[in-house]
Amino acid sequence: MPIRDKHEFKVSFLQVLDEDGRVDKQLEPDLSRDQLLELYRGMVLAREADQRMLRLQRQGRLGTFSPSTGQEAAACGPLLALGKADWLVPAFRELGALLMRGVPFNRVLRFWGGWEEGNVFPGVDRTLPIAVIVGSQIPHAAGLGYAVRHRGEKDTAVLTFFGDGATSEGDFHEGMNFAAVWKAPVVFICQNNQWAISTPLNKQTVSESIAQKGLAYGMPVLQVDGNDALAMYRAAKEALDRARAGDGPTFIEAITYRLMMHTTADDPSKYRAEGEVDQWERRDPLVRFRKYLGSKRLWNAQKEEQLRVEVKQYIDDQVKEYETPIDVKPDIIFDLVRGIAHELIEEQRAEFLHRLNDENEDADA
Ligand SMILES: Cc1ncc(C[n+]2csc(CCOP(=O)(O)OP(=O)(O)O)c2C)c(N)n1
Ligand SMILES: [Mg+2]
Repeated sequence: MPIRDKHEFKVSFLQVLDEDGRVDKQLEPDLSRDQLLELYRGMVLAREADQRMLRLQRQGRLGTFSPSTGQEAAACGPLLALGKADWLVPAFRELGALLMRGVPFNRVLRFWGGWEEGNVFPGVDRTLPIAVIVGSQIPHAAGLGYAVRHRGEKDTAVLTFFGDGATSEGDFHEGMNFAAVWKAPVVFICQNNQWAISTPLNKQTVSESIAQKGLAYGMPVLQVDGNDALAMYRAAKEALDRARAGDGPTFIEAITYRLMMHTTADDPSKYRAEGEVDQWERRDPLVRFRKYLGSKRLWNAQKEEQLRVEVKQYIDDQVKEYETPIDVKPDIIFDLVRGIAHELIEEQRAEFLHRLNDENEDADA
């Protein structure tokens, strides 16, 4: 009995803007001038905010954080396709996604400054807080997708982000499998930035791609140039539309690169070659998108200057707000973990406050 071929799988790759900003007319998404400018502003704001955070951290005004410079297209492109009724479930390297969602920058600063208040996003619904525990948000996204379907919420999808390293966690496989089996409306975006702290991709997995891992769970997959904001928008839009139409989850692998350190607590020159970074600097997502806007006559040096001034003013105001003392509510975590009151949590709160009081008395003595 001959052995027959049973299945054939393939992984496609999407790029809309090449590295010089030239667009593939067939694949160019139909976006208005305002949408294109909103996307560019999101990426510029993310870059400038990231660089400000680095300076604040170096001056001792902010705790450790995970810079996102170089990854703006992967985070911002999909946000342009995300609606208010959709859920956003971030990891920890999507500053641009949070800012485009409307999360005030001062809240992100509070998070990395060590304030529990940084987990609350006033005026922004359906947006989960930053998740530092690698991969932990993936089952949350699958569960939210399940809930959306269970409640019969039609035009709602869930968008979640994670890194290449997260795909080695059990949470990734469990979340992907559940979402596929439940036909949950979830779009999974892996930001493959080539590194998980000091672990390079070839030590993370021997798969030819990360995208193909989605095939094992029976969902459509696409590999995308993650430094191409138009390709990221297009891929996410199609996947979100499919999810909202009841056709289940999609897995997108965004090929991108972390241009700075993993967090402000490490020195990447200890584990990677400068030449590698230079190569990726030439693929800067902002430069590519700016060239595209220029070729459409939507952008020039004067508009760039105006935008930079406006963004700087916003960042200055937000930093000021972050550094304005607020009432410290040390027991806020008991309000936020469950969201609604519970007598066991109130018991724990009372115990916590009691101990805190004792400690304060000891310190005074
Ligand atoms: C469960 C868990 N294990 C280990 C860590 C420490 N840690 C933080 S980020 C990280 C690497 C994550 O790499 P990747 O998923 O590729 O995301 P990236 O940092 O590149 O954005 C590790 C191991 C953690 N936060 N959580
Ligand atoms: Mg990574």
